Amino acid sequence: MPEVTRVSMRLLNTARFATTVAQPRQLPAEGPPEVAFVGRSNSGKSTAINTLCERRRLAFASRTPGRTQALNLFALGPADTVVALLVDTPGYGYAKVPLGIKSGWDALAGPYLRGRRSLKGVVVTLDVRREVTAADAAMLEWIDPSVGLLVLLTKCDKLGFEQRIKVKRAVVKQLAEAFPGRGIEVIVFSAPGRLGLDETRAKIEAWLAPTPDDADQPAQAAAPEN
Ligand SMILES: Nc1nc2c(ncn2[C@@H]2O[C@H](COP(=O)(O)OP(=O)(O)O)[C@@H](O)[C@H]2O)c(=O)[nH]1
Ligand SMILES: [Mg+2]
Repeated sequence: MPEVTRVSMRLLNTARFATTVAQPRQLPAEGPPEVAFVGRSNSGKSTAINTLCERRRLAFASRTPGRTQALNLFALGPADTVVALLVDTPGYGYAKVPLGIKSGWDALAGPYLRGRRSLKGVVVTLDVRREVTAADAAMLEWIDPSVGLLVLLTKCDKLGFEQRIKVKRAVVKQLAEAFPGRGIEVIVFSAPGRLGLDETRAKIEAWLAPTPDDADQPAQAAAPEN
């Protein structure tokens, strides 16, 4: 039996840049479990990664929407050991649906999210001030039901407490209606306000290293399948 890698609460703090993937063939071989961050351009994907990992400029948080067209991979684990990967994906949102003409999605992010067996969870960033769009719904639909889904309502510092709760309720209801039985958790999140960080970290860490009690998925993702 190979030794089970113990994942401490500090796993996300070990994040470092691993590689940028511009073409599907550049993707590393499947292996360690992966969690992808997905969402419209400017919805706060990169900022969420930086904040969750307590790193200022790990994932480049751009003020220019739509700039990241590649997948950016970040490795987690002790030095020289990749225990897990975080993946920052290109934003969608300028096309009506993510799988439309938008090259980043069609050629790279879409196929990656659909075909990757190492993918254990997807964190979806939704700007709390915007509607859940058809593109967001199409993206959620695209993710295989065996992959965990978590929605972060980002930039909640822009709204007061009452308003946040109201939006959260509406989004929970909307997602429950659109994806019955999928059990999509919604977290009120703010990078500068440091809202929802621990809840989000706990969820990501559970995906990356499920304990036997977490039950719904076996922890065998790191073993190569031959
Ligand atoms: N006020 C506020 N601004 C945020 C938050 N998260 C991201 N932003 C800002 O929103 C813009 C887009 O964020 P970024 O992480 O680059 O979005 P991405 O395109 O989805 O990666 C940047 O100007 C961020 O500083 C947040 O929680 N609160
Ligand atoms: Mg980004």
